[in-house]
Amino acid sequence: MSPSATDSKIDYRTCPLCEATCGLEIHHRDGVVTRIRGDREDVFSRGYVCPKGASLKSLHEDPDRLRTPWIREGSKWREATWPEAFAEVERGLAPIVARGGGAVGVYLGNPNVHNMAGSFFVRPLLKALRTRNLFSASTVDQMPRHVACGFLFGSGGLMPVPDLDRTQHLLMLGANPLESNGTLCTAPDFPGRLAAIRKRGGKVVVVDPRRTRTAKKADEHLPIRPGTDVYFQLALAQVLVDEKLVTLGANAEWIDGLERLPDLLLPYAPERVAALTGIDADTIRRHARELAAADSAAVYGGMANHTVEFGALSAWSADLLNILTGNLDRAGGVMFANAAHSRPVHKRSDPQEHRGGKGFVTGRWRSRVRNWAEVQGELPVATLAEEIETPGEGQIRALLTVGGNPVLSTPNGARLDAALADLEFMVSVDPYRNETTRHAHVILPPPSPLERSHYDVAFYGISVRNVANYSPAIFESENPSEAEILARLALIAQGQGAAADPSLVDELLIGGAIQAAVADEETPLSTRDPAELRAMVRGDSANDRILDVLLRCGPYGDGFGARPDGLSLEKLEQNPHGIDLGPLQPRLPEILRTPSGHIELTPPPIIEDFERLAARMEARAGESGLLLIGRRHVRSNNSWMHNLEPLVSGRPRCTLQLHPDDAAAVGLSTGDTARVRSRVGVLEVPVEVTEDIMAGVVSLPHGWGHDRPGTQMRIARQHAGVNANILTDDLAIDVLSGNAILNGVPVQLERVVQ
Ligand SMILES: Nc1nc2c(c(=O)[nH]1)N[C@H]1C(S)=C(S)[C@@H](COP(=O)(O)OP(=O)(O)OC[C@H]3O[C@@H](n4cnc5c(=O)[nH]c(N)nc54)[C@H](O)[C@@H]3O)O[C@H]1N2
Ligand SMILES: Nc1nc2c(c(=O)[nH]1)N[C@H]1C(S)=C(S)[C@@H](COP(=O)(O)OP(=O)(O)OC[C@H]3O[C@@H](n4cnc5c(=O)[nH]c(N)nc54)[C@H](O)[C@@H]3O)O[C@H]1N2
Ligand code: SF4
Ligand SMILES: [Mo]
Repeated sequence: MSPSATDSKIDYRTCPLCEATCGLEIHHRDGVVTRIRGDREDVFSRGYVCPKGASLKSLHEDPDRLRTPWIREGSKWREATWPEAFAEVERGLAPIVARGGGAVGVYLGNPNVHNMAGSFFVRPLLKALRTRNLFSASTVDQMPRHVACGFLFGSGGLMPVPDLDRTQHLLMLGANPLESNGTLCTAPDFPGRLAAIRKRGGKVVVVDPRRTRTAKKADEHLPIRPGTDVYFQLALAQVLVDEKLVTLGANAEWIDGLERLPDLLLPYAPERVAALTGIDADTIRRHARELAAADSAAVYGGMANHTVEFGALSAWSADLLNILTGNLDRAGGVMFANAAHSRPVHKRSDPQEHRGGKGFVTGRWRSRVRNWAEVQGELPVATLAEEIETPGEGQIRALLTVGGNPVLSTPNGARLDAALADLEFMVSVDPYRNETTRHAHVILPPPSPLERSHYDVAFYGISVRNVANYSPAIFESENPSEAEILARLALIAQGQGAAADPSLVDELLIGGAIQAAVADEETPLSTRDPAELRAMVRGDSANDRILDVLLRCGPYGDGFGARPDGLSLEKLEQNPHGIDLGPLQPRLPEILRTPSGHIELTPPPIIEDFERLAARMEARAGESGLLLIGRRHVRSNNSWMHNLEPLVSGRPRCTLQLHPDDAAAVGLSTGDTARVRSRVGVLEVPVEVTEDIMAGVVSLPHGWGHDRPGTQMRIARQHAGVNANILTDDLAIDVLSGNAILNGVPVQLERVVQ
């Protein structure tokens, strides 16, 4: 063997598994990963890593991870070649696409925002499918925040993030970053950044029905009755208004709708929401005053501030508090990232010249069966099963899933599980045959994360620092890239057939990105010839070439030679530990896209939701039953990484946590089995009695339930657990956002006598 063949190599790459974007140092030899650790020179993560980052080796090597397409005939699976698999997709899918009218549905799961193919190639595929039956994990997650920000700032993509590294006061609701490493707030080493707030004399407050690891590290923990954060936050806002603590700061001249607030907020005075939330009025008042008095403060909602009743109003309330305390768009408050690949926004010398945009609308179309409004081009995934089951025009007869496991991740999972079995045809782009993809007729597996280049398109837009980091593929794959798989599916959907050349789609996207840049009359690029620019684009894959265009035309870009020091793919390649572009900067008002160009606090849809909230508050006051919530563990990643031994070893984690008082009431002790029942389902699960959860609340993690027949995840099956979404209710949807209500689900408990 030649010496070079056995030399160990080190490559640096960004971990694609969660939103934290940690830098990894990957040691490998002869195509085998020998070691993974945190990259201490990564400009953003500085060596931080969680147990999942190191598990990329197990993921890469997992024998259950699919390396070839699989075709199902009845209940029999067989391996197939790629041409065979695409031909089968054409045979099964093309005639159903041709029917039109939404006969093909699409479900996009979470990993789509963790790879460039999902960011760039899903759009042409959707266009080719011409369907309005689009569903995604967003409506079991953060859609309420898109809606709140959409109404406030004019675009669902304009989401400010807490300026973690400079804030002096952080109020966190429904988030547990010590386990999750954060969401809608990209911050590697979130735990370290929280500790630093306290170290510099700031304060961290955690609102959570459970005393989580995050709560234990905070200055103060406020247990709250699930689903009532909206009332708590509105009460804080009411105090700010009532006690004249509102300070708008630099934004005062572009905030509309303030005059309606005193009336809107009056019903939510602390004394009126104390019983409902479980937080007494004096404590609420004190927190409002502390928020107002802090040198800088950020109110930050995690996924449980959104996946609840009135999730959109809850998200809106958090941003309202940031606005009313003058903390929006200022250092230490909440700020907007400026991603290196985003379209530049031009600063005006006179802010009054700023004109806004088209604004945010929902309901441009509606779901067929229950008439739910479209939001951001999507329908609520809680309606997917009924759209498959209910006959009539527009019924979904074929489904394409890309990187999703809705049987385990969406409400009333058992109903969806049954509905999927009824489809005429299903295709899944997915590396595993799991609870969802076992229903597919064809599974098309993408290469492993180590076999593709990476740049966090989605997360640099919600990052606590402006950073750009690109990682080349470490290993080559003989299989088509995920981009190629999606491009081929697009061509099939378009009627061009399984053998059509996927580079057609690549060129369309690269050309489109160039066109969009030169169409902007305010950039020097507008005078350039697109063909000349195309010739300058570099990159080994279509994703890389699109990225190169975006970076070069972006706010820090080299402008295709105009600013030689600027960013390009090449520049990122020369900086394997990333490029730090500095702390977040104020960006208002130019980025606002509301029709007025102002922040619109109280547009009609928000006012209408307040009417529903008032009615619901009265009804809620009489309710006292047990409520189910979720939880995450640092060694999990939604539903799909339980097949990796290092992440599932140790004590079983899929347990029902409950308070000693609730346990005593039904005679349960740790280790016993409880039967848990909701409106839609029932399951049996071992219990874990703990003082760390408030009375009246039980918690079950999601993403488990790996005992379904026909899957190929052997390790996961040995640690099956139960599917929490057997209990969550597909009829429980937040009206404004279409989001499912996954936290605060009414349940009943009984002891299983064994
Ligand atoms: N280890 C790990 N990390 C992950 C994931 C994972 O599955 N595992 N998933 C990733 C994804 S997709 C996301 S979206 C993020 C989510 O990350 P986070 O937003 O941090 O969400 P969770 O970790 O679920 O924490 C939510 C917390 O809210 C609490 N809670 C439940 N109901 C309520 C309520 O009504 N009010 C309040 N105030 N609190 C409530 C729960 O007890 C829990 O501690 O995590 C990401 N990171
Ligand atoms: N009860 C309850 N339910 C929840 C939550 C909760 O807290 N409680 N959390 C919700 C949240 S925040 C989210 S984001 C959703 C997640 O919902 P989903 O996105 O539906 O579920 P995941 O478990 O993330 O499934 C990811 C799928 O993508 C596949 N995959 C992994 N990597 C890749 C890749 O590179 N390419 C492709 N094509 N596929 C890949 C995996 O094999 C798996 O099938 O779950 C939601 N469901
Ligand atoms: S925190 Fe997230 S990004 Fe960092 S190593 Fe863990 S899974 Fe990867
Ligand atoms: Mo999520």
